Amino acid sequence: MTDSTPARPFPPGFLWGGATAANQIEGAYATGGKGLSIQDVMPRGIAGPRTERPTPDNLKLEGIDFYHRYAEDIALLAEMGFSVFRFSIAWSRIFPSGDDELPNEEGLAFYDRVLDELEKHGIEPLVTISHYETPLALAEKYNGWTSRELIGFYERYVRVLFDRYGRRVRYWLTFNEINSVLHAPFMSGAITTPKEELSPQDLYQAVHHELVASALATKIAHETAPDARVGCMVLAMPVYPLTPAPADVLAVLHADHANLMFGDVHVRGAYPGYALRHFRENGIELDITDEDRELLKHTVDFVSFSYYMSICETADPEARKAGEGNIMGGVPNPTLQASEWGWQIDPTGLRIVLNQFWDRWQKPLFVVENGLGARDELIEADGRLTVEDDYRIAYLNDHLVQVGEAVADGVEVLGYTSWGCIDLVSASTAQLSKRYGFIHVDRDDDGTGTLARRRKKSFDWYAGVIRSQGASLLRGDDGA
Ligand code: BGP
Repeated sequence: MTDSTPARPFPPGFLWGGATAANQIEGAYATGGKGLSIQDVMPRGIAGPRTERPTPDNLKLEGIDFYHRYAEDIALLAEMGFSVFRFSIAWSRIFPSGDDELPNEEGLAFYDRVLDELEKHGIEPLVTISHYETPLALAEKYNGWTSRELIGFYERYVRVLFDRYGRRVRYWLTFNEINSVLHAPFMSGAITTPKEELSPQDLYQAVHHELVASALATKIAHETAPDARVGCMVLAMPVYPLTPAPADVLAVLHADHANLMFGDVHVRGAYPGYALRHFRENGIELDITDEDRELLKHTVDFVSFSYYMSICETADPEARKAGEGNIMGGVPNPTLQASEWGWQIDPTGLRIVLNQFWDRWQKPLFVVENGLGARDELIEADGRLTVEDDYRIAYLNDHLVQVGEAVADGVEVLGYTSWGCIDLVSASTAQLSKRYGFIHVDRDDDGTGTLARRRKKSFDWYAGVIRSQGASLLRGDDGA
């Protein structure tokens, strides 16, 4: 980031804000009639062990206590000038066991209060229906999305949501990072079969059930809440060839296809040929009914995605070893720097992915997650405690500049919600020390802390970006 020409202007009506998920902020895991979710038994995040029942070392059980502090928190977001706030509804607050006949009124009333607060401040809600927090009972009784029955339970849940909030919420996302089920079957798909034992057949059947459920939600929204706009949500990760060898470029194509399939089905309403070939050649015979095929034709209004990093791909098995252990596969890009958690920082990748998705689907796009997880240090400045998070400001500045570039390329972008606008518990590692927020929350990895909220330096910076509609962003000299 250097002080030079101002960034390109963002279109009028562009939505500026931040994003969260219920299981990472709410806490109150057993309050108000809430049932257990899969997160309540994942004290160490994706890679860690699952426990039988919630254990006290699970930071998500208390989160950042948004359940009780939502009004204070939303007021802080409003102070930054947010025009949109992304949050998820905890499925197990509404249907504690997932397969209950009737919803839990206390859970529904909580989100009424959150929406009241957002309305008070003129902030548009952006609601994720299912964000890695499937009711635990659906995992234990049905093996999650491997079971077709989940479609019916999800349908019951979304009908209740559209009925209750359909007039108040315009933007809906059906499943958070739906393609992540390929890599994190328990967290993403509530599938209890260990990943190593899960057959491609069962995995892709689960994918199919989710895709049908997503299309069904879109259909129901369009019928019952005519102003609602429904989007899919994918984990976006541009893939670059490690070398110019055609075999590496082909490896990129295959890696891309594995993820693009999810958007292709959501936008085009049917499985693409390359996916059918993959199924055919890997002995995957999906149970797809005629009704499923009809449902898939209910395509999304927009495509949303998270973007944190890019990766490289190669056909060379030796070079591939460097990527072992990387949850999304791929190998590190030797030209990029990484965050402390190994996520390679690549602002240009955001422009690339925005263009790729726009060229492919011609649907409005929404960047609903992006940000830098970093350790922060509270310091005293001007008589108050704060964090001088210039590293975060630089990361977000550079990525937003690239969103502006994509807009100038002609890409239709609805808005941008930075991930973890208020510090929260990490999804992959379940730490609080991996912080993303403009607002610091006084809580440590050992669970101590007062939960006090404090504005970081990036708080004022982001407020300035929003106030100026992006004109205050600084462009680099790299010809971005
Ligand atoms: C995405 C998830 C979020 C979020 C984010 C950052 O994959 O949708 O829930 O947590 O990544 O990841 P982490 O929390 O692991 O740093």
